[in-house]
Amino acid sequence: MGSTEDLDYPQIIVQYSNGFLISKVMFTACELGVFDLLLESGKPLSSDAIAADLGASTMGMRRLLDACVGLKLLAVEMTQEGALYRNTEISNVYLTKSSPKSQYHIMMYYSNTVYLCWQYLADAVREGRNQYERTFGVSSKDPFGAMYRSDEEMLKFMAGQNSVWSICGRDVLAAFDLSPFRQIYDLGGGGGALAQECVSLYPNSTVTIYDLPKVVQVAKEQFVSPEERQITFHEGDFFNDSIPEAELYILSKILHDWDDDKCKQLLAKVYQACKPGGGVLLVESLLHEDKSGPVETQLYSMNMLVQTEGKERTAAEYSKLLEAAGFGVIQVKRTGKLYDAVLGRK
Ligand code: ASE
Repeated sequence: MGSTEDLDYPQIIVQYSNGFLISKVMFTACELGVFDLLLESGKPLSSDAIAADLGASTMGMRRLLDACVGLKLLAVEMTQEGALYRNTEISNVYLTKSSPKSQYHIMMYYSNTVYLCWQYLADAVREGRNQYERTFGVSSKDPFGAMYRSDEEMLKFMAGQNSVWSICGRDVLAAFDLSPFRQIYDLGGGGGALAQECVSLYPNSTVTIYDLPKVVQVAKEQFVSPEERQITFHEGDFFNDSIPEAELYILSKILHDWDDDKCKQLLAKVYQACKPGGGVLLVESLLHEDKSGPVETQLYSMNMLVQTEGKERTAAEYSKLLEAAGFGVIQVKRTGKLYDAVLGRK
């Protein structure tokens, strides 16, 4: 019998119970700037030096650093002066703020927003709805009104979502040959990282980021420079305002925010706007047809319950939504990473 099935010592139960402790150690080391300091320093540092530099207690920092060693996020070497800590390669690449593949911002969003909503997971399951009212005291009627309840929250969300595309963007955009589509709209394109990946992979395309006016304003100020000529903006609410004509519409992590009715409404509008021969690319994390996995997607679907009006779906469920809107020739590509791609043609 494998150790994970041993009823005398339930390894899996212990591991799952400790899961949130692991997340919080990693988030906290990121938040305090441990990985940034060790990258900048260019040499291993003692816990006292790290604590002093980051304005933390020596005792607390020592424990945090040791836990990071246990999690293989830091390495330690013993010298005459005592223990010296340095980043592992994976921390340098993914946990430092300045790295092009940094996951820092999504971790801050998880740690300071998502984590708080999950406090009310049982209420979300009982009631079948998101938990903004309990968590933040804001109405949950309009989930994006709640998620963007302050400019600061909106910026954190945009930066967080952007960081995902540095690790999954290329795969979802290369899943299909999109080079025939020159004129692309990224509906709900947010901070623009997927649009940036798209114009870099398809140099003959232009991508218009369609998003709420305040999102577009922040995207222009903080994320996309006017020098990036292949990227333009369109301010609007895709449920209530018109959607301009284009050859390809990207809906990346949009349908998972909404129930089937809203998805059908939106896709019907996209179908109307779409040029004949054009298409729609859904970028989503796909559940297996029997919903038995992948576990990351199942967990994300729990998060959609806690934070939005949507859920994660199977490829067949997305295909049905696309067909209901009029799209034909639907193709599905699993990337093996977090996000997959579904292409429907008009
Ligand atoms: C959304 C995506 C996310 C809406 C709310 C969200 C994410 C976190 N909160 O469209 C990113 C995906 N991560 C999870 C945990 O679902």
